[in-house]
Amino acid sequence: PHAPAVDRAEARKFTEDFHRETGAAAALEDRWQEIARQIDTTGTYVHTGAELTWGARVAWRNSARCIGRLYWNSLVVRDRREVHGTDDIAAECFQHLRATWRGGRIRPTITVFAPDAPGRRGPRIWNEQLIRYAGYVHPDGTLAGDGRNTGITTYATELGWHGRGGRFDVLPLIVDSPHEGVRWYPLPSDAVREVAIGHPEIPEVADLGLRWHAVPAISNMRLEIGGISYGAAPFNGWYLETEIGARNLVDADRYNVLPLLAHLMGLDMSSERTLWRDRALVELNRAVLHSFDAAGATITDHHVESERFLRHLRREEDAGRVCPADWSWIVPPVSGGLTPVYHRYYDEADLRPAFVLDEDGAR
Ligand code: HEM
Ligand code: NRG
Repeated sequence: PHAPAVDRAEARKFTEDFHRETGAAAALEDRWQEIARQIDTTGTYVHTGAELTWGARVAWRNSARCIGRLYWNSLVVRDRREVHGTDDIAAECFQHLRATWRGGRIRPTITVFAPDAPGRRGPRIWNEQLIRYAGYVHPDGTLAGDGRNTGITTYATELGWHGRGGRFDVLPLIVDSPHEGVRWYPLPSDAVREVAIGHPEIPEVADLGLRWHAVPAISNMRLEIGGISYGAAPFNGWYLETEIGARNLVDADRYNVLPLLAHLMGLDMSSERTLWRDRALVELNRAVLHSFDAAGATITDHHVESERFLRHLRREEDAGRVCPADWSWIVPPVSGGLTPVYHRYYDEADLRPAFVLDEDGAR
């Protein structure tokens, strides 16, 4: 499917916002003439490097589900709009992962590939994140690995990938370009930093063999800027410990480790009223923080990140802007009421530029 022509009103609105916020108001009408002419002749237009960078940063600023937005204005933007082949796209994704790592001092980064255009769609990445663990459903119905990723694991297998059937097998990157179609690429090991999970006081926790990848890099969201749609624009920051310690390793349909951990801690699991799940959950989150710290990999905790988010809200207010936020995503999944983000309401505006999730992107 080809993209429709760019919506002129969206393009105009973005161009006005860009020039106003970046202090370039005087240049607005000249630039608009150029954009309008490009839209008239080609159905689309080409962002300048400065527009792309600002657009990607503001898409982050507008992400209502993200608690980590304090540093939106320092997002590193890798402009790779000229890269079209699937081999090169995969190589750039791996380079992105190496570049963001910086020996553990992770730097929020986005790589932007070619946008959709009338007559030619841009590339897509079918993985939800650049790094994800396979999930296998065995014939007897039992699960190995990450239950969230069984669909993409089946798809990768259909494409010819052979998973080892383990709990933490890194899936190949699946790239789709208009010329070459769908191709898959194993991740080079130097692009995948992982942290083995151990506990500061309970040595047996290491025996559970748990690990997680250090960099969360979402790769299935579309970046929409000024009416232009970038279908492949993987981005990352760093983890909040609860993402791993309260969801990825804990959800019953994912790694479901709380019963194992509680058993190992010797907790009384005879009734829910003993709060054995809650006690194990806190220790697992401590283990995640401890392990990332020991590995020198950036990670935040929900107390610090909540404070930072409120600082971000105040800054946005001071700048005269609305900061949209979705309470149900912002409040951390452990000790919600202990964090200040719990005790208030938020604006829910749907602002552009934005990261959006495609229905058809789900595999
Ligand atoms: C969602 C934290 C950086 C865009 C989230 C969530 C957390 C989070 C905890 C909710 C995830 C969930 O519940 O599954 C952080 C932290 C960052 C960071 C600690 C450190 C710098 C970024 C960056 C971008 C971004 C760099 C984009 C440039 C988003 C978006 C969502 C999100 C679009 C919603 C994802 C969805 O709808 O599934 N973030 N984030 N975040 N974040 Fe951030
Ligand atoms: N919960 C997901 C990641 C979602 C985005 N979180 C971030 N994003 N921290 C998980 O893998 O657990 N980021 O760009 O840093």
